[in-house]
Amino acid sequence: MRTQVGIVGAGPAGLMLSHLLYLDGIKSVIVENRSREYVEARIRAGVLEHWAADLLVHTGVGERMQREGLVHGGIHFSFNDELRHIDFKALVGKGILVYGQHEVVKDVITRRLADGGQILFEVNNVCVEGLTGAPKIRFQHAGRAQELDCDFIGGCDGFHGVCRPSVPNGVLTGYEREYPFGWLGILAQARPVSEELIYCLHPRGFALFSMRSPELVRLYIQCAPDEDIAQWPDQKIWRELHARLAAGKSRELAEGPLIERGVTAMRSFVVEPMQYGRLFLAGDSAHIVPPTGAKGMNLALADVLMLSRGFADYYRTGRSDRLDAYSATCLRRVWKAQRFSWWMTQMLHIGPRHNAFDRKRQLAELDYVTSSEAAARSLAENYVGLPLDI
Ligand code: RFL
Ligand code: PHB
Repeated sequence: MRTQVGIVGAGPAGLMLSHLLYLDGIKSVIVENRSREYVEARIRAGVLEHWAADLLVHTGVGERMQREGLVHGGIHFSFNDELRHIDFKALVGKGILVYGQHEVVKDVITRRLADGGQILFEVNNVCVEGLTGAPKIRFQHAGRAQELDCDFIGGCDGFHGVCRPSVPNGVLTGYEREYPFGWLGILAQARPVSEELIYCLHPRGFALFSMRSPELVRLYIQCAPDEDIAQWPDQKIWRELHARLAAGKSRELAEGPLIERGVTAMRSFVVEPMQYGRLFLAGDSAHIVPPTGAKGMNLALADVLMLSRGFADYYRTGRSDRLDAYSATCLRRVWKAQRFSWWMTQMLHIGPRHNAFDRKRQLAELDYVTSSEAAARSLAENYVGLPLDI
């Protein structure tokens, strides 16, 4: 098989890259090791930055999102038994869109297939070769060994993928921080207690109230990074959520049947550069953020927008300036999102060495960002997404 851009991974990065390339008349093939059903059901992120929602609309995959997504004009912080609001619309004139990542994945897969796109699901033993010369993706599909020759490879295979580890030792520099806590997340059939998200700092640990629809809530509580979910019967999860989300209207948190549950460890991670020869890393394969800033899916989309522009220039004019600048261009945004995600995380979680000083400092910080217009505007600017020309 031969294509122009071979893409490993059918998450938001790989799918959107393939879609953007198609709109620019560039051919691509995606290889994905999971099934279509699996990737379409994988519950993850829920917040689209302002420009990211616009991107989906402008490129023709935002129709269902516009119908079903929830426009939010701000968020709440809960601390010291108080609920305080940050009004993004008033501060920066923009909001965010709450729409599940798996819904974005479904919408882009549907569109890719309708446009004749090739997504090979359930492939095995993927490996990438010839990264500085003639790139090739080898894999097994439907029991047969296959080779895909391409001009470039999009490494969109997430944090545990094969693309990043295929770069020779010594080329990439990794920057990393692990956090001594994780998130236990649930999806439940219940009525949202608030119209907007609630980020909560509580002496028992962080909690987050979010949602997916007027009937589905998404909730998280801080836990150990290796927390055993089997030790958390439904009753215990709800008890903990009620204990932490106890300020203002969040006291009336409604319970409902759990549809999904899981534990996520938290880490900050970046590799530099995000390119090796003809392999370009995008999304979680190049960087991970703790979910507190709601940035992961958005960064993945920003990367592939930049990458698609680089490929478009290359195939239209033969010039590679934009492709050569890909890594540096993305990393400027990536590091700002890293900073913001780390900052939100340290403001809202309780670490093992947390003492009375840390508690006072966190409360002062939350009081500051919710009472100083300058501080609130900075938070709002980052949360809705730093400007990106789409
Ligand atoms: P993905 O989504 O991990 O997709 C990678 C794809 O590659 C496939 N793959 C392979 N395919 C072929 N061969 C191999 N060897 C392969 N190895 C892997 C995988 O099966 C998969 O389909 O990466 P991508 O596309 O870069 O997208 C990144 C996002 O998924 C991620 O950053 C976000 O989910 C992070 N995240 C959030 N991001 C936000 O922007 N806003 C949020 O509100 C938000 N909340 C979250 C989150 C992530 C969470 N978890 C579970 C980590 C909340 C949580 C709890
Ligand atoms: C979610 O709705 O899943 C969500 C929202 C905000 C975050 C993380 C996750 O910061």
